[in-house]
Amino acid sequence: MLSQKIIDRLNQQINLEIYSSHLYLQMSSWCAYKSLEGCSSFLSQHADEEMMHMRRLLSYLQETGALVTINGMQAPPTDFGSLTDMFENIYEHEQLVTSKINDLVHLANTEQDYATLQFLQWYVAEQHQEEFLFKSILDKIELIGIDRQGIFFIDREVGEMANASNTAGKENTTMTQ
Ligand code: OFO
Repeated sequence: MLSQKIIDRLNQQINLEIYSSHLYLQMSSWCAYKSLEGCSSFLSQHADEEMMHMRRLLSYLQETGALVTINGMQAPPTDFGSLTDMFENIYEHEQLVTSKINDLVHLANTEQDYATLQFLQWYVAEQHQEEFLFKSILDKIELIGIDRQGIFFIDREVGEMANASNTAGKENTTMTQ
């Protein structure tokens, strides 16, 4: 059985994951509007991944008999300035998510809630990957630049990341059939 404090914090995390999904879906639409199809498809896929993060938390809470509470959601911004600004925005957002996960880990540890502590290890590893992914996109942007043809190459590179993870996903599905 979970403490009320842990239930409240896990519920906050559920709502943050939903917000992350909305944010990336809005960014995906902004990229489509700017004819950046590669970035649009990558972010649309990432929005789905955030909902998967949310669902893992939701299942965990439900398994413990706690009530999941979905809040009214703040609308994400609709304009992101430039592609560089948008990916910087994402990197900062992921750092915020990491700090929330770390707070949760600290709380579970303090309360000697070892089941939750174990459950959260997946999120600790996932946040490491997410920060690495977005930092590597920012590094590419810095290297190539987004002037003239640069934006075309960045969009293509990021689009290929979406294709690669689509193919990996299909292979995993085939292997589990
Ligand atoms: Fe992007 O990791 Fe969940 O929020």
